[in-house]
Amino acid sequence: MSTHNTTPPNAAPRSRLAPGDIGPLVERLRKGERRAIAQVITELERLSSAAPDLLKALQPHLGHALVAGFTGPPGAGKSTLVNAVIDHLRRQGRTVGVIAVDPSSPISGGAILGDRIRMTAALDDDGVFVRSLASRGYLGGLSPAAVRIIDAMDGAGFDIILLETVGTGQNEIDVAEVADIRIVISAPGLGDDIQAMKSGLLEIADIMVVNKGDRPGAEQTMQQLLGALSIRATMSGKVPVLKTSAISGEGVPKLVDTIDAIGKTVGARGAMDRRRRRARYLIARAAADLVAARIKAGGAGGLEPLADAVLSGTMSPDEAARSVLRDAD
Ligand SMILES: Nc1nc2c(ncn2[C@@H]2O[C@H](COP(=O)(O)OP(=O)(O)O)[C@@H](O)[C@H]2O)c(=O)[nH]1
Ligand SMILES: [Mg+2]
Repeated sequence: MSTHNTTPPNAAPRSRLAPGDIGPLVERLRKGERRAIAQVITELERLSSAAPDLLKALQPHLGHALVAGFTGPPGAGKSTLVNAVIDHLRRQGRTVGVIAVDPSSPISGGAILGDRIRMTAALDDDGVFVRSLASRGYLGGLSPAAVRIIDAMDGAGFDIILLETVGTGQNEIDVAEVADIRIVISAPGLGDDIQAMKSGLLEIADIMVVNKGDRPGAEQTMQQLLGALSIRATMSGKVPVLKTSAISGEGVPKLVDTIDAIGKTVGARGAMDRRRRRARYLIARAAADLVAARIKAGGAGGLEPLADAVLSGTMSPDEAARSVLRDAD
């Protein structure tokens, strides 16, 4: 059961924005003003009282940016590769938004800072906007705040948004829903190479990357991946497997070309389709949150009466579940 920290509307942190500030702020964001982008992101991330109006004002302007999700096991080189991809995209004159979802340390509760530090290289470039997001409490998934930040960056007109998440458990399914293109990264020397690639990761890949191509064993990892893909009828021969070295930049232009080629087919599906998919994801997560909260709270009279009913055979578990759902709002 995932624990979400979506703040209920009646407890939204107060925003210093007055209703009349929303329009001008969104206008400034759309001109690419960094302070406005940062302010909108902050309001959306903390789901302040201004967030609903901001999201409404943003909606008509969304759908331009392509969202590319980079996921894979820790240490595969996702952050380093994202940096290399940023460099390449900037040389091509494209603007880039970056969202890095850091796993929170369960001990300190803080984000792992390494990703932030490495990505600050891009921070004095107006064509790049980086936001790190702790995955506070989101042990099982992507924070819905990430989707709202995508909307802010999309509204600000960035051409492409790179979303880095660690592929563990539920995360990859969320990335599959939210990203337009899914890039799954592995590397030699991660232990049980293919074992480490949880099968869920393989299933969502539009592109597979073997990073650390400069390291011994990269070729073997490529072969293992091709083998794993070949036994999946729907994926065999259809998912490009690329080798990169994020450190030297080798293979990065080919990766970006491949993202673009797939991006063209995604683009043909239309901006509205992409936005709808993200909206569906947010609704599904919110619904799951409501049910989870309900179950945690124990239902109207607690789950105990339902448990009694199930035990005595007057209710089936399915009927009991339906009764929890009826009470979930
Ligand atoms: N040799 C080599 N090392 C790399 C490469 N890419 C990343 N690394 C190193 O692998 C480690 C983990 O990289 P990082 O980007 O933090 O991985 P992440 O956890 O997937 O984001 C770092 O020490 C990187 O310097 C690569 O292409 N070749
Ligand atoms: Mg990283």
